[in-house]
Amino acid sequence: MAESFTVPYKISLPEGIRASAVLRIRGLVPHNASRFYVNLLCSEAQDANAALHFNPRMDTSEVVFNSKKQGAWGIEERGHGVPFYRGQPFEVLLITSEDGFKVVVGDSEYHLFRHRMPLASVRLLEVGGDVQLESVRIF
Ligand code: 9QG
Repeated sequence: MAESFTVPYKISLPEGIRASAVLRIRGLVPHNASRFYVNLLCSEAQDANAALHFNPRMDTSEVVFNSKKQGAWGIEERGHGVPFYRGQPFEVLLITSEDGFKVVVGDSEYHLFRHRMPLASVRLLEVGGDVQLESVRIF
């Protein structure tokens, strides 16, 4: 039976994610989408720390990156441009390295979010918000 990628989508990463892993997220931005997010969280708890919060915002035409520690958001980073379009499919690769998460959107490198907490602390991948998820794969 085909795996279903209902939103909010969560997948536990009990072994964490290794440096050089590639997380591939394919989906479609709904016509009336406001914003969606991809989180790499450090536990399944409601107020878990976030090693990465990746937040395309169609409503304000920006893509925000951040971390969250003990319930407090860190300093926001913003990518250049918004390579997501309402009604259009997308593919995002999160390529992990010792330095950070390299975010590739489509065929273009988009942003490097440098690690703010150990990569080894990641335990959950979560995708939520206004997004139609086609697939999530970890290579
Ligand atoms: O707005 O910005 C990222 O810095 C906050 C948003 C918040 C994050 C954060 O409200 O939204 O994007 O968990 C949340 O509330 C997410 C979905 C200053």
